[in-house]
Amino acid sequence: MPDERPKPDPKSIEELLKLLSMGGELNEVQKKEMKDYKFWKTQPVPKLDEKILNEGPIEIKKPEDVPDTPLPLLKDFEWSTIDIEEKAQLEEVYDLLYEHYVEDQDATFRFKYSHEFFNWALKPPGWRKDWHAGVRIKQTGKLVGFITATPVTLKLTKSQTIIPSVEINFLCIHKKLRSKRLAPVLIKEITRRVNKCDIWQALYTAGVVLPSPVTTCRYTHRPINWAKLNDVEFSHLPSDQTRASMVARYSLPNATKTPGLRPMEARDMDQVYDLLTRFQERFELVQTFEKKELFHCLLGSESTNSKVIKSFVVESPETGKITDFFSYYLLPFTVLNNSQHKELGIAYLFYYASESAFGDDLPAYKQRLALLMNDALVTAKKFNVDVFNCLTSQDNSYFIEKCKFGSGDGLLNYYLFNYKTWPIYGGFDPQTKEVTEDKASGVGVVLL
Ligand code: MYA
Repeated sequence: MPDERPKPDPKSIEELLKLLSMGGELNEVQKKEMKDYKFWKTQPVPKLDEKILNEGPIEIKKPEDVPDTPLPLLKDFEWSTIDIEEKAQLEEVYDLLYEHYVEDQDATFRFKYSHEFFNWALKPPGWRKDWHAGVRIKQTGKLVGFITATPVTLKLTKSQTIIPSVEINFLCIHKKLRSKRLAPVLIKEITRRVNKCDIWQALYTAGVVLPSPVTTCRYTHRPINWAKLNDVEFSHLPSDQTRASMVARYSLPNATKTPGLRPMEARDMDQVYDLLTRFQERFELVQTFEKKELFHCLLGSESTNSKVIKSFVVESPETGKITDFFSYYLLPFTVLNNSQHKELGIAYLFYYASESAFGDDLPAYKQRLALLMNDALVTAKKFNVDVFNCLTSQDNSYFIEKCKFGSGDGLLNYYLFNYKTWPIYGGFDPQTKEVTEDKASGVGVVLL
């Protein structure tokens, strides 16, 4: 039987997912050969299509082998360590990313970063100021390039290998300075700064194909406020539907359904930590947390009530034990040139876990996940979220279809720097590109 249910309009999904994946496309063919990656072919990363024979680091060095001073820049530029605790410098980062990080073709939407978002994303426990590296124009002091590293401990669960690493994010170059080979300089400099701290591996994601992804996930999204998404031309009305039928399709109840669901509090930390630690063993590549790191991840950088990260737990009404939790972060878009709406609320699924994963009853686990994620949608609606996004990472393939997430055209590639691993499944069939409801991914780590 053909699927008669209305599907989100492909044009709108394409636009959304291009925004989110920063250029990764579903049918992207590998246009470049290894020899054409002038920079990446010099770096300790697996070659394209390299057959992996062993897992492990690619090159081994010591901090004393690494230069003490930054790489030279062209004479008009200078290095600048950005102190994001200084309001004026945080504003500069905000301005650079607002104008130059990522936008859609028609420049209709922009990421609306907030100070709280940066404080959460860039200042986890163990963060270092000198891992927020900028490039300025010498004469004017204008910030034109930026890259960040944050500490993270990765684990390959099959071999139980722990890899002290960093996550690399927010690589951005002013539009007028593009294609001038500044990105490789920023990457080499952040590598130097991280290596000086005796850390030799990094995790990063990109829409573009580089040598060589350890896995690839697909974006999916779930409209919550379909009418508004349609108003801002984010979602288009399929020709065989009415506005009312689309609104009805995506309507949600006002109240959550899981008994015992409530916002997470600091006192839940020990139980959530224990649950997530066990749950993470389901996946092949995960982030392992110290308790204070998980606290920052799930409860935020502010002392109370984060506006950026939302976490909920299920406290069993019978036993008082925490049986499940989920979290998502909020990063809205500013809507430009629209008289009706100024902002689009966007949520991204973050970490979650459920005791029901540990039994033998897979259908029951899938059902539990669908219940939890529907409740995540209901709670997100209260924070003015218009669209809820998730990747095909974690066990998300198990609920994507059931919870009316539409598969998108965007792909996100995951990379490990200076480490070879066996390929990891990304939650969708690489041939058909369909989300595989019966086979979930091996990716347990979530990047921002
Ligand atoms: S992903 C987000 C990236 N940012 C954006 O998409 C924002 C908008 N775009 C820009 O600002 C620029 O277009 C960027 C490139 C800065 C992306 N990751 O200077 P160029 C290679 C890695 O002439 P530009 C994120 O933040 C490209 O293949 N490499 O190019 C994670 C070519 O190399 P090759 C990339 O367009 C970042 C070279 O750069 C990316 O002016 C992880 C061209 O340089 C990309 N996203 O600037 C970084 N895009 O010749 C790696 C292009 O070989 C971290 N390129 O093809 C590695 C680990 C480091 C730490 C290690 C510690 C141990």
